[in-house]
Amino acid sequence: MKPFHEIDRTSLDSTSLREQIDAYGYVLVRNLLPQEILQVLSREIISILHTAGWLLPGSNPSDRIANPNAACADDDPAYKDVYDQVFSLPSFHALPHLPLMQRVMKQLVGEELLIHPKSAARLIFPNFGPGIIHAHQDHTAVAGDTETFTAWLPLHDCPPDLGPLRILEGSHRYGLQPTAGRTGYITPGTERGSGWAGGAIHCGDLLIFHSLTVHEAAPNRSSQLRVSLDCRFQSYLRPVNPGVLVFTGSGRRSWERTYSLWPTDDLKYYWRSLPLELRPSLKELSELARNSERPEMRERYARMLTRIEAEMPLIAT
Ligand SMILES: O=C(O)CCC(=O)C(=O)O
Repeated sequence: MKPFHEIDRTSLDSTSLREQIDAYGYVLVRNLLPQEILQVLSREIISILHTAGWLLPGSNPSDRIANPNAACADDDPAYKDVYDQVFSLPSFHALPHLPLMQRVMKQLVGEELLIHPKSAARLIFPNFGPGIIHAHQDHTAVAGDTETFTAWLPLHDCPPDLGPLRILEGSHRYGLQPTAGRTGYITPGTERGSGWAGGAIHCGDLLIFHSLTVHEAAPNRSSQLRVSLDCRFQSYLRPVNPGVLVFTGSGRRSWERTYSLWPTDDLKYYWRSLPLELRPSLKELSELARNSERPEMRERYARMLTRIEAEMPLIAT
């Protein structure tokens, strides 16, 4: 595995960012984000994990030693419960809005920055196969415009045995690559690119990559939980998938619930006032809700349409 191409925060500007992304599909900016802010969020998340019994009894919570009996991943109800608590933290949503983060992402996409509201937290148990995210491209799920970028950041130092992200260099040049059925994953060995890059990613580093760049998580072989965020950004002058703005599942997640305990309104529904072009459009959504082949997709599109109409009155009129 090759080491990451790195760029120092002092030589960061729109030309260097663009050159690196164009050449390799990603850029790793070392030591960019303020430790104090990451630590505040990390402590809040660790407290949730501790209360949920995810940390080894008797261990120091700040060490994030996992309780193997609690191991779970995305699809487990226990994971969803904890995830919902993390997702409701105002500090979790504030992170991609940090002025420094916005400045860097504007250097890449222009001044008209849209911060996708549904950042993801990754709470990855060690030595637990179902928690490993395999090779994929974010565009498969995020859709909208391909000029969309993910910023991945761990909330603690992430040496190789803690399962940091790795990147298939140059893979953004091959368009959308075939996936194995509906898994969203690319069959191992069939990914197109010019070699995997990886290595330690430290607290404060920011790994930025293009929506077509193939990436995967290294297995977490440590004894600790890996806690990281992926945040997504694009220009709001380019088409946006409505699915990144509303909740598309039939479950209990909603913006109202997410915001229910927030002390201020500052970051609530900030995207509603932007002149967004949806792809699929409302008209296309309603056609998809009627004509998609699979019934579950028809239901999903119908839910998206209802929620966009209810939550984004400016777009719906
Ligand atoms: O952090 C992970 O394990 C996966 C993250 C990822 O796939 C992403 O940021 O798109």
